[in-house]
Amino acid sequence: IPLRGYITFKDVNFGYDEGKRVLKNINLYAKPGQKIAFVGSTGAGKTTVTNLINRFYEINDGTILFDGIDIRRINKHDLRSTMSIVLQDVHLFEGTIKDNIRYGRLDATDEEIIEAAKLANAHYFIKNLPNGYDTMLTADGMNLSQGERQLLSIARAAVADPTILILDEATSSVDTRTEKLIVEGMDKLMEGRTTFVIAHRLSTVRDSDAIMVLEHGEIIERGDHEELMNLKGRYYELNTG
Ligand code: M5T
Ligand code: MG
Repeated sequence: IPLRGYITFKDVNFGYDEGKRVLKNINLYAKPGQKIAFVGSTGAGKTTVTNLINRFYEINDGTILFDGIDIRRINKHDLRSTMSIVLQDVHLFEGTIKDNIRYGRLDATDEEIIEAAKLANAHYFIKNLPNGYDTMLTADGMNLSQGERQLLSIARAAVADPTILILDEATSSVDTRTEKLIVEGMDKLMEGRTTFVIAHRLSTVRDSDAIMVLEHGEIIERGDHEELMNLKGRYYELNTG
């Protein structure tokens, strides 16, 4: 049965260690194709929410549903094969650019890899490298710029064609041109997928279907950009400095 991408959190409480609750009573609902954003101070619990969706950690209080099924009943491998995570720091390995993208789905053909790179806006820079897609990366891709590494991570996610997409946006600055390519690539990647985005650039958040403001593990505000601006609360404060 193809997974559609409904995600529900019901009264989720979670802590990494006994006694310290990191997430408190989280309730949320995401429909296929929706973009849900999390904003809030460092340590608020944004990454933790996404750690629970892909079962890097298990909850024992509350329920998380994927298409109505308790995720604890879904095989971890099956669950993760429907999700891609674009992280702040992508892990690249020593090998060709092609192989680094293929890591998103090991049976991808060369044509699919190029198609994914085009969607991710990574094709332009790859094509201009002396050996193109066969260019060797050093360990962790240190012979690429930070922005290029991010474009590769978007291509890697695109080749996986996930139902659920998790974007933990980079804080580090890249030049404006690359920034534009990254934002555009991510927008194309998000299309038609349930996306959870942890954004540090508030501009990425603006067009979300729902924005969750997390503070100390609690959702203190939720709504779309306009609603939250009108509320003149924490989100408004974040936007107006
Ligand atoms: C929330 C603690 C962390 C903080 C709280 C990932 C992780 C977090 N924590 C652990 O104890 N172990 C872990 O593996 O949980 O942390 P977060 O969810 O990472 O917060 P964030 O994503 O909102 O913060 P940031 O800095 O990425 O914006 O007390 O110590
Ligand atoms: Mg984080």
